[in-house]
Amino acid sequence: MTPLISNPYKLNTGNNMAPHTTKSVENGQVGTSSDISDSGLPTPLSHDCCSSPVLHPTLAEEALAVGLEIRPLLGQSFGAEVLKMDLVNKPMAPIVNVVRKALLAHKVLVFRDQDDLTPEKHVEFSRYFGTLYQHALDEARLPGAEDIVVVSNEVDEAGKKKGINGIEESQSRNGRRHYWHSDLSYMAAPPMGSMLHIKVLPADGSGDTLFADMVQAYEGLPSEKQSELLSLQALHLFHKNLSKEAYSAMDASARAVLENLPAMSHPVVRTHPETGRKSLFVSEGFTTGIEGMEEAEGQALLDWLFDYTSQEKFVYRHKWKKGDMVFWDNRMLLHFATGSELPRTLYRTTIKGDVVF
Ligand SMILES: O=C(O)CCC(=O)C(=O)O
Ligand SMILES: [Fe+2]
Repeated sequence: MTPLISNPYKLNTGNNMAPHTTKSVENGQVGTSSDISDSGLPTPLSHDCCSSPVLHPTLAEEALAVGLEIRPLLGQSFGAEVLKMDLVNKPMAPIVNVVRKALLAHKVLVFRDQDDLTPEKHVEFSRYFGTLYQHALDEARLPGAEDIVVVSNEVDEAGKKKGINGIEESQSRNGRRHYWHSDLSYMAAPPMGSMLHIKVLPADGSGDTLFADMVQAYEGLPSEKQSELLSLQALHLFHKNLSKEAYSAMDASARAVLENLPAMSHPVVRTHPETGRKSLFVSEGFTTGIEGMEEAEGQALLDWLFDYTSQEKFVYRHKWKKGDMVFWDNRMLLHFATGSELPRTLYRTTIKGDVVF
């Protein structure tokens, strides 16, 4: 069988079509972004947990200077709309730095009205922010644009699945298809961000994607709890939620994909390489245990963290509109697909980040 999970990836190390600003550092060393610090980091937003974000005046001006309008999402503690963007026709180089700063300030950016965005332009824009991870499974990749992951519940005329849509219920450890996660957190250098473009919007308006702010979650903890978590490492496993039966039933090549992705250890509290802010970095999607803790004790702590981090006060629910392209920071947010019974298709790029520290 084929594991239909949005998971096994390889890095596309092909030539980038555009420069990227993050210095991705290999061999276990931590990288920083030169570009942002040269031009000054956006001042961290000073807001209490869950108040509305404000747009830093300098960033607003910089956006206007490159013809963009950035509008914090109303009534939300994070997230912003980016208006007047044209990802097909606007020259990208001048706007990339503004978009990067806006991402750091707002965590998730919603580019409206990108109906004409082609897979090629989607990939081109993504590459300004880093190299891209490619899906290891042929059926997850868009033919002709291999850097795109097709997130879809649709089938073609021949009955073949058009893409991947979470984990198959029949293969899932507990029958659930979707879980809170940070994309590819089981990699040594997980993605800094992902860009998701809606192609087929469910007719009934279902299929929201939820985002939860792990910076606010960490900052909202009492200092004793923060100190306790700061010393811990957690294990992340690609096939955590695949049932044992489904794992055993896999053919050798599919199992080899999973075996190439052993459990990865990351700090429970990570530091953002560009803002320096701390956030929680565990998820029900991929985190299997706490290093050095008995299984039951580690699980109890994780269960507590999964409940704590998914509280509504940390969550922004994105209701997709036709033409939306959403760019989020995987280093600060978890996300969750609510799914749909109706046809729904999105294209995603997944941008490599730094080794977690
Ligand atoms: O389908 C969705 O809403 C989100 C899917 C997802 O987790 C992803 O594309 O990374
Ligand atoms: Fe995801």
